[in-house]
Amino acid sequence: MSFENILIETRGEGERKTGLITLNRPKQLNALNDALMDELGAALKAYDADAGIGCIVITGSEKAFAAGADITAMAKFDFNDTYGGDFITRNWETIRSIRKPVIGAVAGFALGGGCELAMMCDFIIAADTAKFGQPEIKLGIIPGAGGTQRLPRAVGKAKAMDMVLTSRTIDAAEAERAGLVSRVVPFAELMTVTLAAAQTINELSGPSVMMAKESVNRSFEGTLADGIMFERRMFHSLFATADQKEGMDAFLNKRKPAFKQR
Ligand code: DAK
Repeated sequence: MSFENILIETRGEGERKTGLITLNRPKQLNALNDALMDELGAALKAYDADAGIGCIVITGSEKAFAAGADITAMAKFDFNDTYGGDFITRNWETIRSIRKPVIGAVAGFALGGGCELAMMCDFIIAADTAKFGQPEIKLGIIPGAGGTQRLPRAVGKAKAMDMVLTSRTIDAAEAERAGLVSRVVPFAELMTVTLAAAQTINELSGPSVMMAKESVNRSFEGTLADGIMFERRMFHSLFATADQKEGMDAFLNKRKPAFKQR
């Protein structure tokens, strides 16, 4: 695969590695246009289908994870271009169908669609330079890629309303306090820490990792009772895997597990 708006590389040691995707439109602060989102979707799907990959990381540059949807492209759109063309749904949501864990490594601006893309990752590790915001209201629109839905679930209604209605950006420390990001690290350590988290996941049993991701996602999209039932059935089914036998035997015999990914 060759791409013009993203860089892809494989990182890590061992049987399963990390697929690292770097958003790469530096002159536009990684503004997200259709070409970039098509490429991102293709790269995500390829890594998801690759048995040698255990985890995917999406990152941007030091200055910007992504400064939003591409305003130059959007400025010309009319209703038919957006609704008729299925704008956003058409290619932005590929990431939601990815079954392996996707970690967002965010430095600099994550604004508008950039904040929404980060929130579509399974979790975010932020550099201390990260800034999150939904400034669409200043452009006469509203967040359109899940910002009004995922942000309140992550940070609560009050802070989400504040950010969406006033366009206030929050820094990495506030994002961590509010629960939007899982960890904040100095910028210089962002990739080391994120790739170490990915490597930890790579060394686990893939089926249990995927079921854990599916189960946590259920808590966002359904009732508590349904989520608990889903989790319970996933939990039960893992006792049919070779990796459950291996993981428990390794613990009891005080050795490192050698997961077989089945
Ligand atoms: N789109 C296009 N170009 C952008 C951009 C963007 N979002 N953000 C920055 N750029 C470009 C700038 O135009 C500039 O280009 P040149 O002038 O050099 O050609 C270059 O990147 C560097 O930017 P600045 O010169 O502005 O850099 P500064 O450091 O001074 O400022 C900034 C950085 C991030 C504070 C500033 O660039 C900024 O405010 N950018 C816009 C941020 C923003 O408003 N983001 C939200 C975009 S709206 C929808 C679904 C989703 C969405 C909409 C609809 N539907 C389903 C209908 C999502 C919308 C958005 O994300």
